Amino acid sequence: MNMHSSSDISEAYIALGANLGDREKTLMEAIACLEEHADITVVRCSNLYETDPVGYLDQPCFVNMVVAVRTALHPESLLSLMLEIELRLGRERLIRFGPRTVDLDLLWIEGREVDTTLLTLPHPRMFERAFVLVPLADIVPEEEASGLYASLHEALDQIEGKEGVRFWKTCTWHGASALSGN
Ligand code: PH2
Ligand code: MG
Ligand code: MG
Repeated sequence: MNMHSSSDISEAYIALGANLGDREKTLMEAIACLEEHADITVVRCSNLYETDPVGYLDQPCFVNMVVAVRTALHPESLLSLMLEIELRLGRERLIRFGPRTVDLDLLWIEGREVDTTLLTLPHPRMFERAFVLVPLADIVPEEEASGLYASLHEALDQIEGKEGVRFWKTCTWHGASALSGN
C-alpha cells in the first residue's frame, strides 16, 4: 500500500560502506552528493564504524555508516541517484559482496513497502547485518512511529557479529551538527 503522493516529503535511511581508498573521504563525498541534490536534505549522520567484512571475507575492513535524509523523490529515483553517486565516486562492480570504493544501500523509506525487480523496501537483509543495525541505531529516534525503532532494537539484541563492528570516528560532515539531528 502506498499512502504517499509524489509531492510528500518522506524520511529515508541510507547505509553507506567503503573498503578501498580513503574510506572516510569517499563517504563524506557521497553524503555531499546526496545533499547537493535539490530534493534531498541530509538530516542525521551516524558515527563511523570499522567493520570486519561479511559474506566475502578476503577483503579489507569496511567503514560503515547510515544517514537519514528527507526527500520528495520517489524510491526508484532516489535509488538511481544513489547508483549514479556510486559511479561518480569510482565504484566498479567486479565481485558480488566484494571490495568497493563506495556502496549506497537504500534501507527504508517512511510509509513505503516496495517489492519490484529493482528495489525491495525495507531492505531484505538490513535486520541481519550488524554493520547496518549498529550505525542505524545511532540515528533512529525512539519516537519513530512506524515501529522501525522497535524492530531495529529487537534485531540488534539478537544479532551475532556485533564484535565485528567497532566504533571508529564521529561523523565530521559539516552539516551533521549533532547525532540527534536538528
Ligand atoms: N557490504 C557488502 C558485503 N560485506 N561487509 C561489511 N563489513 N560492510 C559492508 O558494507 C559490506 C560487507 C555488500 O554490500
Ligand atoms: Mg551493500
Ligand atoms: Mg549496494
